[in-house]
Amino acid sequence: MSTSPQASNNKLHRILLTGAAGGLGKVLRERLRPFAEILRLSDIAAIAPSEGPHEEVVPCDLSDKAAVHALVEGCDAIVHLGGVSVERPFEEILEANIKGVFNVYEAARRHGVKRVVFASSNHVIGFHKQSDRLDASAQRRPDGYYGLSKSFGEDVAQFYFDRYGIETVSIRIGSSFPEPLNRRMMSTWLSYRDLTSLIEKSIFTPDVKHTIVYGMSANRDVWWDNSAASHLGFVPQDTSEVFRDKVEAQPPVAPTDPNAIYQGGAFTAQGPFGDK
Ligand code: NAI
Ligand code: 15L
Repeated sequence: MSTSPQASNNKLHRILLTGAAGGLGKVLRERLRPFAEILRLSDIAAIAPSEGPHEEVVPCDLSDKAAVHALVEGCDAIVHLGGVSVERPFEEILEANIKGVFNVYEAARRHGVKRVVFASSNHVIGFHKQSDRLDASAQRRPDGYYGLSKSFGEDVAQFYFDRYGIETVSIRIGSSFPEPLNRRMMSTWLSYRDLTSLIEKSIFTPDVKHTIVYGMSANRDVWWDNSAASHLGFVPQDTSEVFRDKVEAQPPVAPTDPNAIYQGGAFTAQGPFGDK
C-alpha cells in the first residue's frame, strides 16, 4: 500500500508550514498557495494575519509537545522549516531543533500524517572540503550544533519511515536567498523558484521513502550530486552565474579563510559559546 499523501492535481487539503514567519517561510507562504486548499502557518514569532480562508495562523513553540500535537492534527503534509537557522548555543538548538523535530514526527505519527518535507541543511556535511564531491550517501560531517541538529533531524526522518512508514524528503538546502551573497554561495545558491519546485516535488512525488536531496540551483561549480534523488524529477531552472560579476567584484577571500576551504564556510569556525 502506498504511504504517499492523497493528491489530486498536486493539491492537498491542508499543508502545515512551520517557520512561516522566517525568511523562507514568508516566501513559501505565497508560493505554496496553489498546492493546498488551506495552508496552516505556524511560528513562535509573530505572523501576519490570515489573508483569507486559504490560510490559518496557529502560533506554536516547537519545543512544546502538546502544542505541536494540536498544531499537526488535521494536516495532510508538513513542510518543516521552523527552528534556529544559524549556529547558536546548544541549549537553544536543543529546544527548537532537536525537541522540535522529534515533536513534529511524533505528532505526525499520532495524527496519521504520511509526508514531511524537512528543511535540512548543507551544514550536515559542512566539514567536507570544497574540493570534495558528495552524494546523498556521503559521510555526514556536521560543522556545529546547528548542523548536528539537522543531522539528528535526518535520522529522525529515517527512523519514522522505517518504523511507521512516514515518508520524508530531507532537503539539504545550500543558501536560499534572493541572490548569492559571496563566492561560496556561487556554489550553494538555491533560488526561491527552484526551492519552491523542489518542495512541490517533495510533497507530491509518490514513494519517496526517506530521500535526501541537495537544495541547489543549476550553478556552474557545484559540490553535490543529486543522482540518488532523481526520482523526484527536480530540474533546477536558475543559476548563480547571472550574479558572477557582482559577487566577484567583492574583495578576494584569503585561502586560509574557512569560507574558501569548507563547504559549510564560516559556520565551521563559530562557537564554542559561553567560555569566559
Ligand atoms: P529563519 O531563521 O528566517 O526562519 C526560521 C523560523 O523558525 C523563524 O521564523 C523562527 O521564529 C522560527 N522558530 C525558531 N525557533 C522556533 C520554535 N522554538 N518554535 C517555532 N518556531 C521557531 O530561517 P530561514 O532562512 O527561513 O530557513 C528556514 C529553514 O530552512 C530553517 O530550518 C533553516 O535551518 C533551513 N535552511 C535555510 C537555509 C537558507 O539558506 N535560508 C539553508 C539551509 C537550511
Ligand atoms: C543555513 O543552513 C542557514 O540557515 C542559512 O542562513 C545560510 O547560512 C546557509 O545555511 C548557508 O550555508 O549559506
